[in-house]
Amino acid sequence: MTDIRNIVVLTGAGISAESGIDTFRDAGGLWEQHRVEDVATPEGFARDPGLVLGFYDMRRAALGDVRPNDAHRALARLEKAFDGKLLIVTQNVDDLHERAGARNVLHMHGELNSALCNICGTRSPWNAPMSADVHGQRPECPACEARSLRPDVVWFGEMPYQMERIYAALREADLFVSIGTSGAVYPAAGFVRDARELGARTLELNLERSEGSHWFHESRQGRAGELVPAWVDEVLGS
Ligand code: BV8
Repeated sequence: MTDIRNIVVLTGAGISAESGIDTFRDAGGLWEQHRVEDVATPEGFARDPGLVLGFYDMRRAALGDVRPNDAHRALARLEKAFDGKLLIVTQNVDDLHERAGARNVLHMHGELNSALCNICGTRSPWNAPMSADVHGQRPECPACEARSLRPDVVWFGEMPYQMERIYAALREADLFVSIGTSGAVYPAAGFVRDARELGARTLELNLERSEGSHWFHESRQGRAGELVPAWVDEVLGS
């Protein structure tokens, strides 16, 4: 690992599973409880904003009950100790990377603790409910006061955030590591191929083989809470 100077890490719901946050596609996961079309598309939001706001209010409130796990902490340790460049790109909308101490985290699918105004487009820090209150009033946008906030989360059919910054990092990467993702959703699922074509080594750390495992130079199966600290020791030990 001595020739590694630039690392891009992609994380998915599997890195937060051991913290008690439901993944999407595992048994009992979020997509078993709700149809994707109903809660993770702009059309679903237009059809029933109350259902969608309630879905994300429930997930935002649940953040208070969970803590980062050994995998989040290991990545924060790597960020502090690694003398090269590290970018953590996460598909997750939870705040566990930051609460573990990571600083350079890119939320390509947005964040639960952020609100987007459908009128003025302002994104604001937000950790309260967005559903209508007992008087039937939805909260006001902090910038324009319109009662038109939506979760600042990238739904299907919407452009993920900071794609140019991600592709710039992939162009420089010596190593691309995917942690806890099923490789089911694009464009994130395509990053391993982009990284490989651009000359990076590619490593997958996941509980089971994913839809993209065959694209990685190496794929290790196991719990993120075990695999990630061990991998970070390898990188720092070199
Ligand atoms: C877009 C919202 C373009 C936030 C989510 C080809 C190219 C480009 C796009 C497409 C394409 N084909 C189809 C598309 C469209 C679509 C797509 O990919 N569809 C899929 C279903 C085929 N993509 C999009 O719409 C994206 N936008 O492409 O825009 C565009 C162009 C021009 C103009 C406008 C737009 C937007 C995608 C974002 C959707 N939003 N979530 C939220 O509610 O949280 S997706 C959702 O699923 C998550 O955000 C996450 O990103 C994604 C994948 O989930 P995972 O994180 O992988 O979780 P999952 O449960 O699936 O897997 C968990 C894994 O962990 C498992 O493998 C499991 O084994 C493992 N695991 C479990 N426990 C552990 C563990 N691993 C380790 N340790 C453990 N303990």
